[in-house]
Amino acid sequence: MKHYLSSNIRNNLVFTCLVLTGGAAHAIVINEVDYDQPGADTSEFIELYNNSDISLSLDGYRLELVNGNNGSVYRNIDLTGFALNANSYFVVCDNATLVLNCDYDFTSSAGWIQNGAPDAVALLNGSTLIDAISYEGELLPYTGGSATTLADSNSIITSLSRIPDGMDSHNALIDFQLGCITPGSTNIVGDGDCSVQSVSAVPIPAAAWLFISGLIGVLGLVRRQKS
Ligand SMILES: [Ca+2]
Ligand SMILES: [Ca+2]
Ligand SMILES: [Ca+2]
Repeated sequence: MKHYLSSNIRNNLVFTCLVLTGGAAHAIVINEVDYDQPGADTSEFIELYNNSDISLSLDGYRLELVNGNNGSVYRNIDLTGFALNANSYFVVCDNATLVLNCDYDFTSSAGWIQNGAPDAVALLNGSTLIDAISYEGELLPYTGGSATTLADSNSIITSLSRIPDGMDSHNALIDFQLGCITPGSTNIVGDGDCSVQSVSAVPIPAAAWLFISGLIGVLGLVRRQKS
């Protein structure tokens, strides 16, 4: 019999293993980048993921997009005022009607992420570099470990995705794979559009659990008395 772990349990195991091996994963990571779509780039997005079990404020955070030709920052996206729930996603886009689960439709300009090669996306808190990925080659200091040579495609729907979500060994070559696009939901290996409406899990309060378990106990007692 096969046993499947839920994505949350799997991610927590990955996170725990990395901490135990001394390679603590970042609390917030750049989880998925779709910088190139077939034909015109009209639905680009960057997805962040909160690897931790607590809600985190994005006050002071910003995304910097870096031009590989000269290392200059060509776009700056201030994330102050937003927060990221535990083990959840935050999607930045330019057209929320084309990108499912977009949390911050920050511009009306399509084609806001350069197509390499290489270029980089960085997440900073103040002057501290929190996470970064250079794509289609090395671009220091934005390359973690060995650079990924993976390229988003102008002919196939795909994205650069950490798989599983939040995978962070500080080596881009290992952490990123080509995935189908999943803005605001679990990253998946492959290609195509795997977008699904994200559903926020609503935890059942402890009192409700006690009520339900009590009810099950009473029903069991009634059944035994009848038999
Ligand atoms: Ca682009
Ligand atoms: Ca394109
Ligand atoms: Ca995703």
